[in-house]
Amino acid sequence: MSQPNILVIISDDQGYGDLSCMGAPDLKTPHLDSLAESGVLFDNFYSNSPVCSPSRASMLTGKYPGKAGVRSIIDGHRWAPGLPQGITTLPAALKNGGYRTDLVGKWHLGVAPGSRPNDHGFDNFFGFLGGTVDYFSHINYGMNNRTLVVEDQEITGTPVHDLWQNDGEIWHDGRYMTEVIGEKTCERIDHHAAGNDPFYLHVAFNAPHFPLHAPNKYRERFAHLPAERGIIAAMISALDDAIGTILARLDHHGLRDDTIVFFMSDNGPSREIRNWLDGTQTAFYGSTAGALKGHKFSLFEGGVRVPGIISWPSRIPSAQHTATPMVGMDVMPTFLEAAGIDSDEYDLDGTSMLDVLTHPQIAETSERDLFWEQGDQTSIRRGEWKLVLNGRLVEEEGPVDEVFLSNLRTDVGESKNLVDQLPELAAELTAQALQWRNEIEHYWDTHWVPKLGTSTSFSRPAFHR
Ligand SMILES: [Ca+2]
Repeated sequence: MSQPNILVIISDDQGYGDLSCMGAPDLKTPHLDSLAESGVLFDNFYSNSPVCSPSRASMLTGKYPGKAGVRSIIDGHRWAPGLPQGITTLPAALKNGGYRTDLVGKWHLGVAPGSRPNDHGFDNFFGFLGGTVDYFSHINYGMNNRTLVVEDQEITGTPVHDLWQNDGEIWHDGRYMTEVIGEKTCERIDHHAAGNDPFYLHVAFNAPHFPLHAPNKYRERFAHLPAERGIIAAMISALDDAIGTILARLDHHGLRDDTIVFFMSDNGPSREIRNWLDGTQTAFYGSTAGALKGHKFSLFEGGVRVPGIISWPSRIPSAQHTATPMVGMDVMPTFLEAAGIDSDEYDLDGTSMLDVLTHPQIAETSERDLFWEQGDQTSIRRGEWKLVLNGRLVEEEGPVDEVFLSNLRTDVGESKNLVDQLPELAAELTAQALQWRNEIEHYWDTHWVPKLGTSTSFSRPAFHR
């Protein structure tokens, strides 16, 4: 059987509730909705982290963040180290298997030489290397006047222009990034359609991550909504339109049947103060995780359970839902299996979900334990049970409870703490979560610290209860 093309689309900080097919009442995402109609919509898709860089590292390596060498948000200055050398990424493995590989959009896994997309399996890269850019100037203002530590020296950060074609800096001043990413992706589809090799095209939009910019034609569509909701709706509408142009381009070339199209958000919605562009100093609630509790940075469901869709018309039945949990680190083994490439040599933490996806109507809920970490928070999901240690709702504030146990089948919003009702289960899951966390800490100390030394941006929090 021939190898399928693979198109991955990642949105940035898009909440579980911020698509119309996920229940958003006030914005429409017709192209994402049609993608879901053509395949499987996940009820339980998870990122491996409630923040950008570790989530992306896991998705691209098939490993937990601590195993992938990226446990925290990576800086965007030009010396920032990122995804370590010597770790095999999904595009690198596919490239070995005969694929052409492209990244269009956001990287956020390191800027320093050796950390960039071309160093990690991408033949071709167009986009930006840091975590955020102004949508029109493509400048990262996030480091302005911050004290940065570069090779043990303290420096004062400045704004940095961040737009690249492979290792060459390029300029598209004044163009809206969401539209540029859509156009560049279509160009790459045209390019690949003219060749004979299968392609892996990784399209990482920064929408709807701050700064909250959208062209007026999109703002005007949502002028009736409160300001903070209106701008998010405008950004998501532009994102959906760009995805529409990409899907139409696949259709134009007759590629849709044999192309896997996969969509996910990298983490839950942001409530960060810096979403505001008018100096407002309160939390931002323009994005929503729907019925879920928590936002970006939280290990409650809203931080890590995200929209997820997969379509592959020649193999995966249309108009399906699956409740089976899938996690970012499952993406690599799933796509390697789809491409007929053996993943055994890569020591992956994720599991291929290909069988579940090609037979979603007979899938059963997976009973494997899944784990997350963020600072001093640690969590575990086992079947319908979810336990969070030091779970936080607001990143600057303390935990809501040291131990929070909930039943996701009956209480998806994690509203009721069952620790006192089910002390034995709480103790068992606590022990399991702490054992996993200790293994990650040990791996970090023995594997990554000797290799990366102080070049890693991760400083260990006191995670013990
Ligand atoms: Ca993000």
